[in-house]
Amino acid sequence: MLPAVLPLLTACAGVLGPGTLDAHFEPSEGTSHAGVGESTERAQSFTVENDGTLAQIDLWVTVSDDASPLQLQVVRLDDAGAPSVDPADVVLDMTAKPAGLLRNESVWFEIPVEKNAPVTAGEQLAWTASAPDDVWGYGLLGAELDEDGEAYKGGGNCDRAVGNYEWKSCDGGADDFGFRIWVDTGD
Ligand SMILES: [Ca+2]
Repeated sequence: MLPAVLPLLTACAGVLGPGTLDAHFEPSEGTSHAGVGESTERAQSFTVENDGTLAQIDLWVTVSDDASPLQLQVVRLDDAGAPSVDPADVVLDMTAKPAGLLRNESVWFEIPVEKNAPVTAGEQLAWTASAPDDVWGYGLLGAELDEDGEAYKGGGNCDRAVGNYEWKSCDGGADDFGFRIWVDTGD
């Protein structure tokens, strides 16, 4: 449950997000940096906190000067806790352009979701990031600890290298990527 003062604080900070802030991990400092590009894809599992539809997904990244659009998916997990590769388990599949982002600095890549992607409180999903046309155009920033000294407990991160190795359970990730999920709850 979010504290009632959060929307006010967010508005004061000038980062009024769409809908309700759902699963998120916002460490004060990035202690890890994982490249996305060529055949390497990264994922972070998370636990949905609200019923509704995905409104926006924010990823904490660095973007190189020549980055191509990012392929972003939200998928269900398979029985092993890994991102499912079954097309029936894809909740969202979209491309996001990094227009207007500061290059080579840590930024929040705010990605509005315009497709109808329903989510349910309590279900565990994963977002996956890939840039198949790119040579390490993106880095995902992460950390083991957030400002409260606790790692994100609703999931973890994992990766795959297409043609080399497949997704494994995200629960084994030593750290978590910085991210924010926003849900339109219809209120
Ligand atoms: Ca975790």
